[in-house]
Amino acid sequence: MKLFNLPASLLRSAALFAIVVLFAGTASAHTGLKESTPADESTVQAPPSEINLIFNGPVRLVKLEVMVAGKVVPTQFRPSAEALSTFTIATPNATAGNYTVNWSVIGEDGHTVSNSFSFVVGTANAAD
Ligand SMILES: [Cu+2]
Repeated sequence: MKLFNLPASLLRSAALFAIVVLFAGTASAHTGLKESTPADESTVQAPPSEINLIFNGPVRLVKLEVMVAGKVVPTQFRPSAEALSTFTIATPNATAGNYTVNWSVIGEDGHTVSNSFSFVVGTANAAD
């Protein structure tokens, strides 16, 4: 019976808290990149022969753009028809430089999520 004696303002706060928790739960279920090789903000000595992406759930990788010094690096990327959690994209033409990888996926909830990560091959180029 104690619960029913609580002030209305406190009950409103509790209800608001419940709503916030509910929405936070929804947001965390959103598709995202869990890890990559090379890793975000890492430095590797040799140009990678492939780039590996691991997502937090099955996704269709619809865009993967590898950039070095503002130029697109040719890769063997093809948009995926199948939903997978792990993708490996060959990068036979990788050289030294500052890399940015731009990706877009469509998650199982139908939402498109886009983001990017960066890594350095060789010594970081201060001018880039
Ligand atoms: Cu979503």
